[in-house]
Amino acid sequence: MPSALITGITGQDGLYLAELLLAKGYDVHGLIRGQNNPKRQLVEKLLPEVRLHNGDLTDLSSLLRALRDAAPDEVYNLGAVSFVAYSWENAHLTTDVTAKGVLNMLEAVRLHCGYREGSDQVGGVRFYQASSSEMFGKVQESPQHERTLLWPRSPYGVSKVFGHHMTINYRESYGLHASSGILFNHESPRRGPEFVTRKISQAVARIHLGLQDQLVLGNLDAERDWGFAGDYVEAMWLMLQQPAGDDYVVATGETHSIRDFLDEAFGQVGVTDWTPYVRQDPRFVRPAEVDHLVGDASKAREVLGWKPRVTFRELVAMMVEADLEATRQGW
Ligand code: NDP
Ligand code: GDR
Repeated sequence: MPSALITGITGQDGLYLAELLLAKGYDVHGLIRGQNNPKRQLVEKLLPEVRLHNGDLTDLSSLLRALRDAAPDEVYNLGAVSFVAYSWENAHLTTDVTAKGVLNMLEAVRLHCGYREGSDQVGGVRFYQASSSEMFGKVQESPQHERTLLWPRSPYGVSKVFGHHMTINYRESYGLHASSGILFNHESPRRGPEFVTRKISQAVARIHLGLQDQLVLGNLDAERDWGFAGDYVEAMWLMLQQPAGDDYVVATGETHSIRDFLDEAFGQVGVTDWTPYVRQDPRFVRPAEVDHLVGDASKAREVLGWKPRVTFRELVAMMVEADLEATRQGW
């Protein structure tokens, strides 16, 4: 039975990936941080087969211990401070976790395996790094692909560039089977409520049910290439099944503005003019914005045989429906 260790198991992608790997017959392990992490219960309830190991990406020895106890064939490094807006207010923490945490995990894998000079692979462990379209930042070409110039616009984006290049460096220096997935925005009913799509789907549900009358947002003109998280974790797994590690863009190839998302989400509850409900506040406008993202996932399609299944319209409908149900049930 193959085994995998997932950092960030309590997050949106960690849960979908764990479900996917369990369905494929993996022995799944997750790294969980903190003395009393409230999300432990969620993972234990949803995925009782997953074995949890205490650890933190900022603590190398805890990563070594988790690797020793889990003895994984595959490591998926999804843990991060992942909220871009928060990264300006907590730039050092973001750097420690989202940048240096990647180095810690790579180094832990190298030490765990016992680096043997000249070997093709570091002990056979395969490594996935959760890189991001935020690395493209001030985009220089469109659509963005694996070789597009990186120009990050936030402490989060800068940290992801570090993790991306460190992953490539471990591949080139030590022969580690390491892949970097440059994933564009992906969403789901499990998306954190601080991200714009979930903030909108929750508000639409609450407005429809008479529990809220205003939705306060920042920049409505930014454009994102939004896909479904359940589709994207398949690409992560496919990367680690290849003969060698590599970098892949994972995206739908379609872009939509926040306004488009609002049109679609309010449309789900029969509202054609959302302007009376939506207010803009500079509080939610970022010091530097990423204006336009759209990915070219041709390489993932051709090499991995990956393509997204859920359309933009289906994604928004799925999120609004889930929030309507959750709000009605009082979750
Ligand atoms: P989430 O914010 O939902 O999850 C982040 C995870 O990281 C949580 O499990 C969190 O644990 C964990 N984490 C935070 N700090 C630490 C730490 N110090 N040590 C160990 N774990 C930590 O993110 P997503 O699931 O959406 O994203 C997964 C990864 O993919 C992230 O690296 C993100 O940056 C990246 N990414 C995401 C994209 C997206 O659109 N979703 C697109 C491109 C990249 P806890 O619950 O304890 O806080
Ligand atoms: P992003 O996602 O920054 O792309 O990072 P987010 O949903 O936070 O923002 C998307 C766009 O919406 C605009 N926006 C707002 N955003 C939030 N969160 N709240 C608001 O009120 C609001 N109003 C407008 C933002 O300015 C931005 O342009 C996500 C994360 O998952 C990262 O970890 C990941 O790497 C990237 O996607 C790809």
